[in-house]
Amino acid sequence: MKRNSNRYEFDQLMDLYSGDMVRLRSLAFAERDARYGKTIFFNRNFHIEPSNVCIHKCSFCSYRRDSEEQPGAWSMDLDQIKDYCLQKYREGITEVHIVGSVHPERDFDYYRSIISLVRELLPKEVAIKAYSAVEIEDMSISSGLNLEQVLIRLKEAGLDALPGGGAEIFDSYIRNQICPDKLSAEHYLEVHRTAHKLGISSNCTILFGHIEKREHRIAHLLALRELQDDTGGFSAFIPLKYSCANNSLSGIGEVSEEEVLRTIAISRLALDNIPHIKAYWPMLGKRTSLLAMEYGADDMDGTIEDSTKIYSMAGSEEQRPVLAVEELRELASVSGFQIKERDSFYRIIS
Ligand code: V47
Repeated sequence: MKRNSNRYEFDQLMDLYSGDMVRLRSLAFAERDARYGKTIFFNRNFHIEPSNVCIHKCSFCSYRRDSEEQPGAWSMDLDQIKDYCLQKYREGITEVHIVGSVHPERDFDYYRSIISLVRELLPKEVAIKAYSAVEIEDMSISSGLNLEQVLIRLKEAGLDALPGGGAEIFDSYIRNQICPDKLSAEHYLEVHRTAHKLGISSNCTILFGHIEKREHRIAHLLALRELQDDTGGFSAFIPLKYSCANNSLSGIGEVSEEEVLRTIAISRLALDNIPHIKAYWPMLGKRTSLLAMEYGADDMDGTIEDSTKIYSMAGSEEQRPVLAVEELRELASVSGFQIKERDSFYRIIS
């Protein structure tokens, strides 16, 4: 695992964050260039979102509904998930990303059955990346099993990796304002620590650009760096820009593209031990994601066929996220980059 010989600490990161943009860009670019040269990674995946009915009431969320009866709510049973999965699966896909909500009436067996079902339906080369730390903690509470027992059972059913959702912002004061009833920062980190101990790799995220400040973001990054020093289990970090449509924080608007690029660069500099920084294009849009490659990011995520609603419902630029490989190759080559397809574990697919 790559580590800077001279690590950036809190005050240095604060200075760089607000300092000269050209300097910040070149420091972050040098880090990504040393690791990956002119490569941009992408993968082919699709999303299954079993439901958006959720017990949690996060103020930034445009996606959740209180109950099945509310307009815009959906919930899939296992037969519907099977049909959906077969409809979305295409030859060449290497990952299925499953994430949804904490449904008030679904139990651990249901979530485990989804994994077993998908494992049976799809070829073994397709990795199953499923359930955020929030969902894992809820499975533990509702089943009475501890985190390790939950994760072992999911792994036995076919789970390969955890996505990074649910981190939001670790600072407890801010966290209490935007997602007061969700798992704490300590529990988020504990879920990932346990997964890593069991050989399940994971991603991690931050939700930025709402009511938090730069110092909260840096403290968040340093907490992730500390865990990664212990476990080495994180593959990628994904800075998620808050999108403001249709949620109760809407009035605050969104941060500028410059702030997004600065945040990506700071992430690359702070997280010297996390291999990949993902500029998640369904949320950032193609243009900003490509620009982010100049600021330290190296991965754009998947070619998804209109199958994730978290961002489109929050008003992101990509209302129908479809990015064909040829389009991506062309966009990348204009800025001198070369795309390489990877699987969920960043092995190159030739
Ligand atoms: O935890 C919710 C975020 C996350 C909004 O691991 C919002 O590869 C912006 O974690 N504006 C879930 N963000 C999605 C997620 C993710 C996405 C892509 C790849 C991976 C990966 C993980 O979405 C939530 C929350 O932080 N989110 N609402 C919003 N209005």
